[in-house]
Amino acid sequence: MEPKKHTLPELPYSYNALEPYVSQETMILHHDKHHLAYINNLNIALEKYPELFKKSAEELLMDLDGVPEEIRVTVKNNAGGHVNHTKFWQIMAPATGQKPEGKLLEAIESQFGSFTEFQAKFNDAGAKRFGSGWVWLVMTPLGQGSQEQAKLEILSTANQDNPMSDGYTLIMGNDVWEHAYYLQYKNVRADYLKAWWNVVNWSEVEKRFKI
Ligand code: MN3
Repeated sequence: MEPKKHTLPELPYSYNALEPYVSQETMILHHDKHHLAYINNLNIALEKYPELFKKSAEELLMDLDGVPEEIRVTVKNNAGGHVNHTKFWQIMAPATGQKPEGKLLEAIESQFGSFTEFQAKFNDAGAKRFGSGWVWLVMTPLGQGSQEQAKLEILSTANQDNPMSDGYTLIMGNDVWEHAYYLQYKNVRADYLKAWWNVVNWSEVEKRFKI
């Protein structure tokens, strides 16, 4: 049987839906070229080990030690690129001015002081990521039998590294690679980080927060 290859998911909205904050030109290039390239490269890497096509891209990332060393870095980069972008498209939506609510808002306020402070810390982590990478809101992994309460945490990763590989649960993330903003915001990453909040789909983000 032919292995089931990884395929490019469609955007959950049109290419111009995030305008004016994220331009149509950026979305076309980002989804149709960058995201697709990660998927193609992942499929090529897995061809030598077709049994790995049985795993989802997320399963590959959560068990990189289970990936043969020869292709481990390629899988980390490209399964990472695939999963990171798939989740990124899902947690955005046309701007409606919505804000987080309920349990997620409560957790953000208790962890970071206020929603505004949370945004400032998230933007700061995104701005300080040197070179290419992502900024994330995650839940910390708890050791087995831990009595501790799971916590929200802001962190950033280089390249397409995904916090799931270190046991974190992803709540939301922003892509701070230049390809995510350069056509529109040029070298001013901080402006992109600020504008991006307008297109966060908080009802989707809230679904990822389980406590
Ligand atoms: Mn990207």
